[in-house]
Amino acid sequence: MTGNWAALFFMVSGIMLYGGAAWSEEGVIFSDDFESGSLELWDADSVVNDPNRLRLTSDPEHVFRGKYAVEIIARVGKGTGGKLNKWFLPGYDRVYARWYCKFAEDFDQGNHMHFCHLLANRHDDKWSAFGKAGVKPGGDDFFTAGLEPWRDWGKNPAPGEMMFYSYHLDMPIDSKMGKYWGEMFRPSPRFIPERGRWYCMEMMVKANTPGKADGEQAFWIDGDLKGRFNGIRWRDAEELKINDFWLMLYVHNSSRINRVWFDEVVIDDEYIGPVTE
Ligand SMILES: [Ca+2]
Ligand SMILES: [Ca+2]
Repeated sequence: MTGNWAALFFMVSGIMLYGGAAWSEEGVIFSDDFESGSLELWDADSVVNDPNRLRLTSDPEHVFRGKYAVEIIARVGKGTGGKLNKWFLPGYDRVYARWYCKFAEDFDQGNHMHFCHLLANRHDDKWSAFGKAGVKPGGDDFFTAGLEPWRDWGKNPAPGEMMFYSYHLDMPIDSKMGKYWGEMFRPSPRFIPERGRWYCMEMMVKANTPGKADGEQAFWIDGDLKGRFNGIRWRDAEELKINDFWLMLYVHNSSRINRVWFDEVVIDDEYIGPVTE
């Protein structure tokens, strides 16, 4: 018996050792390549029953790898799109999220849209980062970072330059409206994705030491670092951790049907990188 258990353990360890890409399979927080043919790994507040907004696709043209990917659709109108939500409470002080995505050939969001986010919720209230548009974080309640394309009022071709849209303790107020909108962190040089092709996108958020401005955010496209920002104060409470990911397309005012395809999602506390064969 003991021998069998030892042999089994060795086999399982071997699979973990050789089964992964750049990351260790064992230490991954979450992954979904959608090959189960369902969306059951995702949590509440996900769109899983509305194929008009979010659905699995098996159209080979819109699958990065395997048989399935996810299509998110922003219909014509105000505030359209869809989201998959994944919590991992209590959370981590540094989190990486990697996904593959492809913007449709005719994608054009107009001006404003939102895309994939890492979020910190209170460990005793997993909803505390939700519904916070226009609100500055208080230090122990939430912080968020979205990696998003930005048209810059038409100066950038669609979908626009990739930038961070972040809620942190030192974010500036919009004095005209008396509200706090996410601060834009725009790297130079700009990176503008082409429509109609797959990219590997990865974002990292590192929480600061309470009392110090040593927080960070960074992103990579196809494995190349394209933006890194440090000196950020996200929180003043150690127990506020990064514990949530949104795979999302949200368009504020969509004058056409806008589609993005997603595949190969991984969340980890270490750098993940592109898939390796
Ligand atoms: Ca890990
Ligand atoms: Ca897949």
